[in-house]
Amino acid sequence: MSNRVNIGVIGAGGMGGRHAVNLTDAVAGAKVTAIMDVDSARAEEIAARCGGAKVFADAEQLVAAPDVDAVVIAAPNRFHAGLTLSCIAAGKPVLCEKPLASDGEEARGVVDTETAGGKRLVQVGFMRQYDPDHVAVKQVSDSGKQGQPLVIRSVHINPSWGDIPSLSDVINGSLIHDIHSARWMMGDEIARVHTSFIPFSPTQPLSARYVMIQLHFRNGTLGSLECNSDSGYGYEITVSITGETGVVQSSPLPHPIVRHSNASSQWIEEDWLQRFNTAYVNEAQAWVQSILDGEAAGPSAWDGYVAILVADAGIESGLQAQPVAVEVPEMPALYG
Ligand code: ISE
Repeated sequence: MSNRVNIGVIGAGGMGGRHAVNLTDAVAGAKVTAIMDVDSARAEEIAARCGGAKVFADAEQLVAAPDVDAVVIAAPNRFHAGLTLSCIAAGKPVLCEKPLASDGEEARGVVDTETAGGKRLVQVGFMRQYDPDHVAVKQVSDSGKQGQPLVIRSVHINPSWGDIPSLSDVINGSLIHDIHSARWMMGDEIARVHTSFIPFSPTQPLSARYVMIQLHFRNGTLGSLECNSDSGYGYEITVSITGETGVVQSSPLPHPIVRHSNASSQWIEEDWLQRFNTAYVNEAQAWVQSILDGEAAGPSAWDGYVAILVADAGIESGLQAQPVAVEVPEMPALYG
């Protein structure tokens, strides 16, 4: 490969558009050469913004295009696994937005296909792994200054959801990020989950306004992941790890405190595209560099698969109102 990666982006909505623009404006060694979206006007708009990328109406044709070396998948979730498999079949590295698949079986299919090919090609878009706040918390915890980590906590505040989300929407759409962060930051596998949630109203018992998942790791440590799906005020993410002799916590609101007219205020981001702006750029840069280096890095298909297993157990636990064990199979050597 030359020192430039030609990238095709599938999906030109908010997320795909952001990836395409980041790759164009802020990532060294990348060029967006192709965009696909069913909304052709939106695809044209993003393609023009990216310096005249070619527009495709068909995602499979984009994957097969000779001037596409690697692919970003930001299409609706139900297409993630199938398109990822097409990229693997074409031997092209792929950054697939979360979740990797619609269910555990489909995700296992991606893992098995990649493993059979003997080469890691898939990275999953768990971009918290590139967020300076999450990285700093993990670094302090890993340094051992606070003794052994005992408990990870995260609070995930969404501004609003639009439609009324179900428990499964909130876990698969939002908390799956925190599930991955918990595994990555604690360096251990989750063995059991216990989910509780508050529905929007008694007449919608499967809807989920507030979800809490308790985690039990294999090594005996604990976690607690909370998500407010509809806070009505803004977007916030806080993560902390309690160790034997201290706590490290990310700053919930990194913006300056402004005092004016006898009041003090702090800006709160509207959404994750604002909050994780830096993380998305760092993620894309690391992904492109890993392609140039010929060595996959970052959250793998295996991580995408295990996060779905934990999410599924979390949903089952919430619906049954009891703890559920997570059965994580042995990790294939490819991901070691
Ligand atoms: C959204 O889809 C994301 O991926 C964000 O990172 C997450 O925080 C948000 O809750 C999701 O809805």
